[in-house]
This record gives sequence, C-alpha cells and structure tokens, in this order.
Amino acid sequence: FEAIDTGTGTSQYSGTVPLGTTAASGGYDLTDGGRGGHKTYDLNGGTTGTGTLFHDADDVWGDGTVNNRQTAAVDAAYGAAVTWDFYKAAFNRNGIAGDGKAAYSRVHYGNAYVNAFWNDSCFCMTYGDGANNADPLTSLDVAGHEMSHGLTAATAGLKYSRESGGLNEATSDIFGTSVEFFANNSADAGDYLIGEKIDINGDGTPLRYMDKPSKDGASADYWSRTVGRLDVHYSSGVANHFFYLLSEGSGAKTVNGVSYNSPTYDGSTVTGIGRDKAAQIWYKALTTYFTSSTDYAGARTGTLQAAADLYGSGSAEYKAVAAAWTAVNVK
Ligand code: ASN
Ligand code: ZN
Ligand code: CA
Repeated sequence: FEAIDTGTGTSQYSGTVPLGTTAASGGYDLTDGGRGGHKTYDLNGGTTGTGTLFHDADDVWGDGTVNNRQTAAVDAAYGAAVTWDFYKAAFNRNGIAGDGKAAYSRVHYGNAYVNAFWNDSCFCMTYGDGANNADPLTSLDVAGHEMSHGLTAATAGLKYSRESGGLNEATSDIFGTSVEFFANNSADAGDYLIGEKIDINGDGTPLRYMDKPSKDGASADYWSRTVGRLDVHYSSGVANHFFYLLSEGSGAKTVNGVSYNSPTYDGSTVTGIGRDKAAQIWYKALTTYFTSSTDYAGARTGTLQAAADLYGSGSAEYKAVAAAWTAVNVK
C-alpha cells in the first residue's frame, strides 16, 4: 500500500499543476500512486541508471524556472500523469501497456542535451535540458509524444524506419497533441504544433506543424513513392497532415487562438469530424489493424476499417477518412 498525496508544482510550461506524490521519509517522493506508481528521477547530468528519486519536504515542487532543479521534474511528472489520464478517459486504457503498470521518467539527462526519448527496454522516458540547459524538453506535447512511443511499441509495433517509421512518429505527434488538448490547461492550450514551448530552433518556432508539415522546412505534406526515404520525423508529415485534415478540415481555421491553413494535394475540400473522433479512429487502427510493417497504403485501409467499426461504412466519419487520405495523396 502506498499513501497517495497530492502535491502542487510550478511547472516551466504548464503553469501550476497538481502532482501525485507519496509520503516517505518525513516528506514526499515524486511517486504517483494513483497512476501505477509512476516515478520521476533526477539524472543530475548522468546518462545511465535512474539517478535519484525526487523528494521534497513540503510537497510544493519547483518554481517555474530552470534555477530550481525540481521544475523539469514537475513538467515531466505532469506530462506522464495527463497522458495516463488521456489514455484512460479516451480509450479506457490502463497505462501504456494496458496492464496498469507505470513507466518512469528521468530528467536532467546529460549536459545541454537537446532531445527527449522513449526507451522500450527500460520502459522509461528521458529528457535533456535543452540548449544552454535553459529549455528542458519536458513540455506536455513532448511528454505525450515520448510516452506514446511506448503505446506504439506495446501495440502495432510499427518498425522505426521507412513508411512504418513515419507512422510510428506520427502516432506520437497525434497523441502528444491529443494530450495537450485533453489537458485543457489555460497556461498551455492545445494546438496542432509540436514543441512550441521548448524553443528548439532558438527563434521561438515549433518543431513541427500538423496543418502543413512542410512549414518546418523538411517534412512531407503529401505521400510520394520516395517519402519512406526521409527521416521518420519528416515522413510522419503525411499522417500528421491527414490527422489535422480529418479533425479540422482543409483551409483556414483558428483553434484556441492559433491560425492554421491546411492545403490538399488535389485542391479538394475536406470537412473535419473533430479531433476526438479522429483520435478514436487512429487508436482503433493502431491497436487493431496496424502491424510492424504497415505503410501508408495500409494505414488508409486500417483507419477505414476502424471508422467502419466505430461509425459504420456509410458514415460521414468513414467518408471523411477516405477524403483526408486522398487529400494527402494516399489513395
Ligand atoms: N525525440 C525523438 C523522438 O521521440 C527521439 C528520436 O529521434 N527517437 O522521436
Ligand atoms: Zn518520436
Ligand atoms: Ca503543441
């Protein structure tokens, strides 16, 4: 039995947030007993092992700046918690593997490390502190992205190369963004941008754009026979664009104050069905129809089967899935 407490954290990216903590040794450990016992560790510049479990005397964590080493832990723990809650609320899924067991998170990996990653062998997420150790890669959408690599590994197992690798990456962007919308956090509103808070380019621009992926200068907006040669973070653009079109439709649109303008390959118009239904279709396809070798053609077939299962083969949702794939040149 672990006593479950609720601490308060001041995050860097998401304002003041509740934290699941556990009373221990006259204070509190950053162990979320309500979500499988997820733990957040301080690597303190190391690159192996688990370092030190975060512990605090008064259950008030971080100060919103990198000067306080708990701050990155607040963001990481919050991201893991919201992602856990999203899987449960949206899909009735108990954790990454569906068995109620938590992953764990490690922050302050290496020195000025500008990345974050999921590792299936430790079943854990790891975050660097970013350039000059000033912009930890612990934003909510990035945490949701990394944790969703665990979901993909536990389900479809999409191979991390060629078109299946692009679908693997897109699945993490799709659910990372879904987590951000689900959180409904006024300090960190949902958007179809990935990494807009971590200043990874040094000029305030996001890492990726789902409405028009080529805005990053490298990602594909549309399928072509050579798209699988791209890095998986760029071939993902086709599916990210599909998900945006399926959710919001083509053309100009403003959501939570962010303006988008999503083009189509053939000049067609796509009418969106909303991101909640789009996420249901993607999840059903990922967990039922996708396999390790699914490519873009297979993703079209699998999501159409999922839409037929969920809404019927004559439904508006089914037709929208077909239209959105056609709009990204997956026919
Ligand atoms: N942050 C990257 C990702 O999750 C790390 C990687 O390239 N695998 O995709
Ligand atoms: Zn990824
Ligand atoms: Ca975002």
